[in-house]
Amino acid sequence: MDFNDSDSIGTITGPRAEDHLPDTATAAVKIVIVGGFGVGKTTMVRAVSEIRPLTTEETMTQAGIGVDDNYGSETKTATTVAMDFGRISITEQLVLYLFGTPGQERFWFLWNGLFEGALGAVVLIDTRRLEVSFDVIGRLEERGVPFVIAVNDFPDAPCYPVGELRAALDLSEDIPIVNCDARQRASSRDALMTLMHFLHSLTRTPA
Ligand SMILES: Nc1nc2c(ncn2[C@@H]2O[C@H](COP(=O)(O)OP(=O)(O)OP(=O)(O)O)[C@@H](O)[C@H]2O)c(=O)[nH]1
Ligand SMILES: [Mg+2]
Repeated sequence: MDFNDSDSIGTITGPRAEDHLPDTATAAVKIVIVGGFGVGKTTMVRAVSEIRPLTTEETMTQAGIGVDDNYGSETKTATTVAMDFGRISITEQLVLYLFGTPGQERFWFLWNGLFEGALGAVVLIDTRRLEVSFDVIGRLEERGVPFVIAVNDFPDAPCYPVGELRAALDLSEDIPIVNCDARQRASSRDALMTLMHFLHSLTRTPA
């Protein structure tokens, strides 16, 4: 797996040389990684970030039984309770700041702050649990945040043709749908590049 070590909020040490923004960077864009519970958002931010990502994961407890839907991620022991944060330079000039949202609905009130100023979103989905994505997509549409869909490659997840997925998620033809493995840096970077190309295409589309 392509993980940088991550800091939890309680264990921040000082910045390292590689944490500093490159001198060549001239533009920074805020991107949100969003999706239902356990679809791989923290995994993606960790895999792709060139700085030590910041995570706010807490151990899942007995209290979550019956509240947290962990079907498909039964071995998961921690969940995001506030946000993930990472950074990736797409070119020498362009830097993306990545914000991963909490997946559990009881923390969705935090989304308002996380979406402030965001240019776009990557929606991660798990095809074993498509239904956890419905509300997420609905909320993005309500807010008018442009997004692409990244189908996270879980080993036993059914593989649907893109047309079927588009219909099941009720997405318009222009929304890109790509496969990815959130654990792999290159694959996660490709999903982010798809979003950047999509955002660029929107600026050229006549209103
Ligand atoms: N096989 C496989 N496992 C993955 C992949 N992405 C994530 N996982 C695993 O799935 C589990 C859930 O991943 P997380 O990154 O914690 O998911 P999350 O969306 O941040 O979860 P919440 O913050 O609780 O909503 C972890 O055990 C990961 O190791 C993937 O692409 N393939
Ligand atoms: Mg998480």
